[in-house]
Amino acid sequence: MDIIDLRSDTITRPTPAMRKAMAEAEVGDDVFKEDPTVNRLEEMAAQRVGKPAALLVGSGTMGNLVSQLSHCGRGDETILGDQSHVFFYEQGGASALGGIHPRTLANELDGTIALEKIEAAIRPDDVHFPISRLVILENTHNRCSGTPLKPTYTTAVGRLVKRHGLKLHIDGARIFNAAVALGVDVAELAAPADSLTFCLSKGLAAPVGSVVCGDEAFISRARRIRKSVGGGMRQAGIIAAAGIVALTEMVNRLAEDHVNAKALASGLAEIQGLLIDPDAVVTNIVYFRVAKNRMDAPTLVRQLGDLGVRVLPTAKDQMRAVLNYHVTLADVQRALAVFSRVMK
Ligand code: TLP
Repeated sequence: MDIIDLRSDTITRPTPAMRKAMAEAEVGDDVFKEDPTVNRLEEMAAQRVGKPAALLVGSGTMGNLVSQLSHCGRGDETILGDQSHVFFYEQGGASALGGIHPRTLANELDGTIALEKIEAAIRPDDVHFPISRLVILENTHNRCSGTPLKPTYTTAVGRLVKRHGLKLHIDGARIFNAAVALGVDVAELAAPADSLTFCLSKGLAAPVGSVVCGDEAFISRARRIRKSVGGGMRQAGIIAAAGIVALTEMVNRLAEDHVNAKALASGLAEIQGLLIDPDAVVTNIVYFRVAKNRMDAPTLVRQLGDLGVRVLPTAKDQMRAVLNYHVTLADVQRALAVFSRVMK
């Protein structure tokens, strides 16, 4: 049985061009900054997102952690969305390892946080309060339908943050999806941020790795902290080589995933018992619900799985499908037929 795996874009496997580049990569010891392939990837990434410097890290979680630890000291406060990946899915690592205090604000359905809420959450100088240090945005916003944040919004947050002397970090795990969906340069989306993490190992299909970007001083702090959390890799050029292919060959094709996501969403909307707003789907992430009087999401997920379609249960009545490099439009049609069969 051919499996159609829609659980995440993290399931993507390296392309033949990546495997070739990995096999042939020139390598050295990256802790000594002597891996030419890592150095090339970092230069390429920095240039691409319009920041002075960049650092290869093991994962998106490590990139967000290292960024928070680089901006904040113990007891400092971050302001972030209550649906953000950093708050929801990263084990509270910044608190556990850095004593950083998270202040969550409600994410709107489109992944934004209202500007007035951010401003109201910034602490005045008072001995009772922690020091507000960092605002974190997520683009695209995973738990908010994969919605891309527009440059007008991120620019407004950037201005607000600067006015109050805070820093802005963007968890841009899927920022290339945002750039492609909005038809803007990724550097424009990154411009308001003091730091940005993006992932090579999601829609861009590299096997491992994320990149943290920012100014030279920030990246040299991040490099020290990466080492302290065990992220100083040695001949990491093997990984970086795939990352270079990801950045040069895999960005523009993300548009296909967006088209396929829309087709899946529109098809799911036609199936009785499934609830979805196809207009909310503009990148590669599709959330949908199962109606109350039907089976629960884990049961539906199991039945779909038995017929070769894998999706992720995200709540008792909610599931997620993420379009990716290995899923074609024909697979989407095949998956929709399986959905119809199971829902009947
Ligand atoms: N997200 C994963 C799961 O952890 C939920 C997924 O399948 O979507 N930021 C965002 C916005 C993410 O979606 C993810 C991964 C990360 C950071 C963390 O990246 P990794 O998995 O490389 O640590």
